[in-house]
Amino acid sequence: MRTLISDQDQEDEKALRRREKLTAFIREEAEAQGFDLCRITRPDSIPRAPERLRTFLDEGHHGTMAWMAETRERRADPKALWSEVRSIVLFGLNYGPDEDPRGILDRPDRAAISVYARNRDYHDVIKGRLKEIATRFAARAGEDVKVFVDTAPVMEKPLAEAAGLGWQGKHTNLVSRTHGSWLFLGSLFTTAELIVDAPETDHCGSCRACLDACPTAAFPAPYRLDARRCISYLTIEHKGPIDPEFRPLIGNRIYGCDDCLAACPWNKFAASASEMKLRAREDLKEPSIAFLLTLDDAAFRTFFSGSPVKRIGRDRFVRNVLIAAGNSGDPALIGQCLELARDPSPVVRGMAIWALKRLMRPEDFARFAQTRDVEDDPGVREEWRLAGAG
Ligand code: B12
Ligand code: SF4
Ligand code: SF4
Repeated sequence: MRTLISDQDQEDEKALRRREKLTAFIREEAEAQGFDLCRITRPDSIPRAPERLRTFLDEGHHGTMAWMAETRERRADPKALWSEVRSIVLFGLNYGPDEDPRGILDRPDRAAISVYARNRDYHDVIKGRLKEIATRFAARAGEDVKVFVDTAPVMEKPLAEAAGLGWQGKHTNLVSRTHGSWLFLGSLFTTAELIVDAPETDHCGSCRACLDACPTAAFPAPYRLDARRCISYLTIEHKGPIDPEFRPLIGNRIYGCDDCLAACPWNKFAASASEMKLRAREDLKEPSIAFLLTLDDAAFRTFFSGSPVKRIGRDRFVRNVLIAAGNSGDPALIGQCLELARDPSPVVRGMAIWALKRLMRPEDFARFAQTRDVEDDPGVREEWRLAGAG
């Protein structure tokens, strides 16, 4: 008996073979570039994300990150960002720490820099690799390609969940069964048709460890974050003085926060980062507050060269370190705080006043308050008022 294969069937068969080959090619490339995970989804795979993003923005949970609202249409829908995109490849890179990052939180003379920022800027590390893959893939497939990591208006977490890299846990970050919460994400958009993977399902169950671990109660509900209360937002994204409500709760966290990630039981399956550029620099594991308070602009830039910390600039950084100083209970830091109370930056002067109020004996602080400049910047005058010396 003869089987009749139509031209259409042959075409379909050919297209499928091509998709399979390109899919295998991109997976091999991802592995060669050291990515730990690589899976594929379609641009229409996150139908609930636009509504959820809208709620987040309408409730003001993005705080001063105005760029999130400005890009909302493109962010919510990959097709609005690039109408020709047919497949989205999601990559995960493990940045797991060697030890529990919460260990440093009860050492008040030390400053806690979150795990992701203890070495090279992951944007640089990932972007270079994605560009490499993109160039090779475009040449092989003869298709258009764009790559993104973090800063583009792409909802990386729901897309990664749809591609099956992991699921969005109650702390809102992606959790992987094999890497826990320590994964950076990046994506490659292409006009090529690829074979898609199955989405991951939620494995949080009745656990709420991350929600209970948050020092600032930043989760209004499971799976929802109010960034305005999150220490990561406050210490990295937020400019100007930090609301006094949060200062004591920040403890010694001077750049980002890992508490909700570190609390996740799925981390027991996580290995330490194999990429050397993402393994903690020794001098960023537990830097002393006293040392960090000495950094002027030039020293700050040198010390944090190549690090994501450099992004926030010296003044915002020293603002954070002064909060940690004020929380340290260590009167040995008073001399440095007094010097910083005369710093050219108003945000630094203001936070030095707050730290001094906590570190000095009341009679010493009252004497110091008499030296204040009554004509100072409004933000600094507000700090004097809050310190009871307005
Ligand atoms: C803005 C931003 C922030 C903001 C806001 C964080 C947030 N959760 O939205 C701030 C500055 C606070 C922040 C902090 C951090 N960030 Co950030 N951030 C981003 C960024 C740029 C956009 C995230 C976004 O779109 N938020 C908008 C909200 C609406 O989207 P969403 O978080 O996906 O919200 C979902 C849930 O709320 C859910 N949802 C809502 N209601 C409901 C109800 C139910 C029932 C369910 C199931 C779900 C659900 O649906 C929404 C849409 O999917 C991404 C990069 C990117 N382009 O995606 C990195 C990114 C999320 N950040 C990252 C990291 C590492 C961090 C920090 C860990 C850094 C640190 N150590 O300090 C912290 C973690 C804090 C936390 N718990 O989220 C990684 C996370 C990697 C991962 N494994 O998930 C990303 C992906 C960057 C990257 N390329 O690797 N970040
Ligand atoms: S990063 Fe820290 S402050 Fe932000 S939600 Fe997680 S535990 Fe709370
Ligand atoms: S700590 Fe528990 S609730 Fe939070 S993400 Fe991990 S498994 Fe889910």
